[in-house]
Amino acid sequence: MIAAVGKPSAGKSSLLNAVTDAKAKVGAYPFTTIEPNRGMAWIKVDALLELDPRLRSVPVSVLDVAGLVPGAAEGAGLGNKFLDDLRTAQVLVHVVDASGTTDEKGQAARGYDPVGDVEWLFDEIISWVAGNLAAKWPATARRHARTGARMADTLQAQLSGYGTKPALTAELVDTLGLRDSEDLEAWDDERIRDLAAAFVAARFPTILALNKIDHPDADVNIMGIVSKYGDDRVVLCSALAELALRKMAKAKYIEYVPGTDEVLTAADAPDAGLKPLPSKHASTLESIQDLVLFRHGSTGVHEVIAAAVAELGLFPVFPVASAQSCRGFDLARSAGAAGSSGGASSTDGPGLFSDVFMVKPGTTVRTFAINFLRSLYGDDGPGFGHAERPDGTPLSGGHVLTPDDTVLRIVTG
Ligand SMILES: Nc1nc2c(ncn2[C@@H]2O[C@H](COP(=O)(O)OP(=O)(O)OP(=O)(O)O)[C@@H](O)[C@H]2O)c(=O)[nH]1
Ligand SMILES: [Mg+2]
Repeated sequence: MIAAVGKPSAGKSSLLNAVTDAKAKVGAYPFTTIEPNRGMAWIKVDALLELDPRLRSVPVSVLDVAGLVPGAAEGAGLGNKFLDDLRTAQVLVHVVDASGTTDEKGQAARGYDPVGDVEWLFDEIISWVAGNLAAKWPATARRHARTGARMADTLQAQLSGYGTKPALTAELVDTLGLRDSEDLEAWDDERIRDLAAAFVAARFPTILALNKIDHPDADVNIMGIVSKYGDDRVVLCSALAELALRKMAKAKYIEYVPGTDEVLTAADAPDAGLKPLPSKHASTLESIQDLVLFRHGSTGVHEVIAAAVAELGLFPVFPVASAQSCRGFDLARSAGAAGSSGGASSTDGPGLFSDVFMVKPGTTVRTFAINFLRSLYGDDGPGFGHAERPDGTPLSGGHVLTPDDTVLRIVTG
């Protein structure tokens, strides 16, 4: 799950609506969102296209929560309790208002420099975790001393509520050089906060979505943020532009290919069955093209989701049940590799791969197969026997999946 965080009015709900079919309420005032909104985004995966042209995207769920303001940990704004919804997020998208038209509380402003938003938002996320840790610290510390538990186990008990794998906690303990004999009762708030900061950095990789790039002031603010934080995890976007294009496409005024700068009107494509563009929409379209599409190549919203998924290094794996469909896939792929086209229209072929799973690096065949079988049959279904590649090569349960293992035959046993 990808979670959108940020100050009020940054455009979190707009981004959610732009990349999913959600219809979250959007408003030019702070705290439009109180209860979280959810939606499903479909991300394009090149490896899928190679497999079968009909399979080109996989679903990723997106969560949009209330806005955070500085001091949320002390109760400012809506506080930070709602961040508990982020516990299962795999990656965060920090939506930043790059236009400088809202201040840190999400109130209308002019010429506000959003560079500081990146830092204080991160601090608030850390405060959320630090606060949770601190609340239980005395009891945790006493128990640790009394039971002589391993440091990794003590911390894991505190961090498992964030969907934290023991391996991540063990790494954290290593990185911070914590010993099992650590006197946790002597830790002050600052020490706990340092732990929370290291944990948040490891557990919640974050993409910066610099939104509202359709605004003329965005350029200078983007430069400020990129020069401070680099451009590795920065994606530029305009949720508003995407929403406008989708709306015009839905009303049959334009043909629009999301993720590109391709827009056709009735004037461009007389045979496409498009309605003539009313002048109001024509000027909107023109400014979206000038300010967003032609300058940036797309509205950027799909790139935000793609960057978030890429941050996790997820890759697609298709589990199939029968040797026949597994081989069918192999044939289809070699036909595709030989340059045959038009596979999309075939009705036979490898159309049996209805389930595609995005897999985390480090996942073993066994873990994958067990989850897959559970998704098919529930808890009482058949167990995992073995797995093989389309060419019949057997894979052990302990084999760690790689992006080359795109198709996997799972045999129950
Ligand atoms: N110019 C411009 N305005 C945008 C863009 N995205 C969102 N907005 C506007 O920004 C305002 C706030 O948008 P929301 O999506 O409600 O923001 P939010 O972050 O969900 O706000 P809260 O729910 O209050 O936390 C609305 O007036 C949107 O139309 C954008 O890309 N460009
Ligand atoms: Mg909102």
